[in-house]
Amino acid sequence: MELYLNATSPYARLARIVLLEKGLSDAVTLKWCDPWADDAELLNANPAGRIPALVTEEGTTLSESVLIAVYLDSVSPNKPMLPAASLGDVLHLAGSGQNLMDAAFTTVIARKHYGKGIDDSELGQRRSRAIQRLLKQLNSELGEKQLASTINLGDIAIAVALDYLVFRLPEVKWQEKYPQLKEWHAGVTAQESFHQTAFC
Ligand SMILES: N[C@@H](CCC(=O)N[C@@H](CS)C(=O)NCC(=O)O)C(=O)O
Repeated sequence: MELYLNATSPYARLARIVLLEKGLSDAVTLKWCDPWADDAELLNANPAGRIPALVTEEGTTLSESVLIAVYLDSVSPNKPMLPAASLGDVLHLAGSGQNLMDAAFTTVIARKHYGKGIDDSELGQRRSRAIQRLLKQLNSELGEKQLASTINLGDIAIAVALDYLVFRLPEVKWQEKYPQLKEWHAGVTAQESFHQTAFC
């Protein structure tokens, strides 16, 4: 299999962490690319030009990080990313993590293309409020939760989104406002898979 990715995409990092957690590193070649530079190989694999994109053994391209995660989860039975017994909860958290990533990533891209003043636009303000509401919700849902011995897709999506905020929008300072969420995040990101995929 081949995984198209870069080192700064939260979506690509989610897919890569799942890959590592599932013990599939040797089965997947990492194809480093710049999705913003119309990389020819990426466009051939995924006409949308977006990462992550996974090309399976059969030559089928999968896009969308969560769909890639679902596929990788099915390839190996070890460490289920979507445990059946808590599927609703895990998908709820995975969705919240994706929503947080979307609001943060769109803020970053809007600033890159239109300048920081775009934050004051109606859509910029909506994104900012969404980030604040999601952080509040995640803190109340996870702040007092004991971390399970194995991590799942929900944990990964949220921890990656929180890391992305620190990486690209440090002014949000969620760790200062939510020390319990900070503790939860530290537990998840202590995993080797997070160290190996740190944003850079
Ligand atoms: N919903 C998608 C988002 C993927 C995405 O937006 N990837 C960005 C990089 S972080 C990208 O490739 N952007 C290039 C473009 O939009 O042209 C997912 O979960 O995989």
